[in-house]
Amino acid sequence: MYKNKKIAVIVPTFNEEEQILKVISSMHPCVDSIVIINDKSTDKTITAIESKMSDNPKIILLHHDVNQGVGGAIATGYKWARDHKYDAAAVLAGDGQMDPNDLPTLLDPIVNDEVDYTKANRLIYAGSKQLIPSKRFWGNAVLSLLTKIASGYWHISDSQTGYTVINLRALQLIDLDSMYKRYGQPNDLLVRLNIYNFRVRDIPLKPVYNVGEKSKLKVRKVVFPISILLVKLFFWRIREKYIIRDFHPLVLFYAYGFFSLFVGIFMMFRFLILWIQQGVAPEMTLIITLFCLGSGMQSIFFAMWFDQETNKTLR
Ligand SMILES: Nc1nc2c(ncn2[C@@H]2O[C@H](COP(=O)(O)OP(=O)(O)OP(=O)(O)O)[C@@H](O)[C@H]2O)c(=O)[nH]1
Ligand SMILES: [Mg+2]
Repeated sequence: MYKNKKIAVIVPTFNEEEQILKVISSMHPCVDSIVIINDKSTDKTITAIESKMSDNPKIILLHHDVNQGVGGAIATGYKWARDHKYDAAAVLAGDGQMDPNDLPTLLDPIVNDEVDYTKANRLIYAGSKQLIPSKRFWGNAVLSLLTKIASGYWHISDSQTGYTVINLRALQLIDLDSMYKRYGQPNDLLVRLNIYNFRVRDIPLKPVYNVGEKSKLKVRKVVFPISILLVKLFFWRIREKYIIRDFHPLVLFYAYGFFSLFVGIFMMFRFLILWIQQGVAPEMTLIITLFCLGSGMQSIFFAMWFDQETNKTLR
């Protein structure tokens, strides 16, 4: 228990035979259940966990029949915590990169009912640029920027952190079955939380690397699919939040902005092609290009501003 609240820790685990025992033995004492989701590991992870289960009744081991990815493993843990009515569920990966001593800092705003979801933010921790491998830092920075636009949580960054805490009310409302199953899960969850107007807070935490973990994440391979996911999630959120559940004219600003930008880009190419082919191009084409690009961008910026204003209390 932590401040009279029942706490579950979800540990997504795939081939972590070397790290998992360290994660279990260093777990914060306030945790009531350690829910480990074995995502069809092919090494000795299961044997390692089972060797500790008789001494540690807090351990709950769940198995996937097929590998689902880190997001799928988190969804399984969340469903368990929701069905067993835990007040809060933290995610703490099985690779040992999350310091269990940081857990109370993430739990406090949840148990005090200040917010519904807290997450570590390693990017705003002093000196983070030296501590995080450069490719990961920049990949994360780009995805964090896109996640601001897609999720409406303009005040958060380090969208890729896996160290989070969520409360029971959010677990009960979010459709966990349709949550993204792989590395884009934290981004997907943020968009879902925003649709329901849940409050989200970043807590600066020290990044942990080189503790014996073997990352399976390839930055080049995940940035593109997560970016595509974020574009889809953006349009889904705007439709759900500002057309279906409520209405806000920022939808019209976004719609006009994208349309105008599209026409502007088309006219810009037409102008350039005519210029190159004939040495001259109609002035009217240039005027339309500049008007469409200028007013399109301005309209998008206004829509972003309205979105930020609408969500600014959710922190
Ligand atoms: N890669 C991967 N990890 C999984 C899977 N299922 C569960 N996990 C667990 O998810 C956690 C995160 O995996 P990592 O690949 O280290 O990714 P990360 O920690 O977000 O990224 P890094 O900063 O590169 O370490 C680990 O605890 C894995 O054991 C899966 O299918 N693939
Ligand atoms: Mg890792």
